[in-house]
Amino acid sequence: MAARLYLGTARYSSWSLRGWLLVRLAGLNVEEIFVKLAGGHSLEVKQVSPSGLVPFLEHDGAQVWESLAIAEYCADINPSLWPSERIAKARARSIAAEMHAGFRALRLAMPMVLGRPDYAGLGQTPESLGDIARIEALWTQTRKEFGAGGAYLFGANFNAADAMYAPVVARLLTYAPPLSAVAKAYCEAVRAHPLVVEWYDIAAKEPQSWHLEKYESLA
Ligand SMILES: N[C@@H](CCC(=O)N[C@@H](CS)C(=O)NCC(=O)O)C(=O)O
Repeated sequence: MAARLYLGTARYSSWSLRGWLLVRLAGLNVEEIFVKLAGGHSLEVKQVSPSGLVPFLEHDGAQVWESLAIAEYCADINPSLWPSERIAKARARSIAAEMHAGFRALRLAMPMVLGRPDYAGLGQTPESLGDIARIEALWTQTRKEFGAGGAYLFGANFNAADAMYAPVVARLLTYAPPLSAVAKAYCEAVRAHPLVVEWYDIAAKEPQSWHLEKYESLA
């Protein structure tokens, strides 16, 4: 079986960004195949992925879908995707799982649209701001307890938990809600990570024809 990672439009696909970061962090050698998203139920995605969703990974006989399962698969190959110490690892897995399962209000009110500075100030509903408050608390607590050695959640190593929150950072940078100094500094650190820079570049180079009116007409 060929090694392939199926991804959606980089400009919009927050889950693809997570999967791509995880696979890159693990150093897997895969062909990266970007599929144009249609804004839900994309026929092209259904044709390549058993769940009808991206990211979807085929690697060395394994088929893996759901970003959290991809995180665990990648961590089996490169254990540094999770902290090695038991208590830190428990926190990293918990906050990654909370991201995977939740923050729906934030995701709905502030969809990921890279490269739209004019969206600053949009999407601030009581529910999305509630999600952001919870995320800020998670980041602050985790940085305080485990992050002393560097700018990421668990210090100097950008790991699977950071990968799960990278699309949240992208949203916060685009929609610019009020943030604490800790959250702002963390967002800047994630945005400056070379892999995140590379993803933004991929998105900027996508054809205009991949843009979707429903995400481009929010302002
Ligand atoms: N829970 C899934 C969510 C994946 C997901 O919703 N992916 C979106 C793209 S961001 C998708 O494939 N949508 C199908 C479509 O737009 O046709 C995961 O963790 O990977």
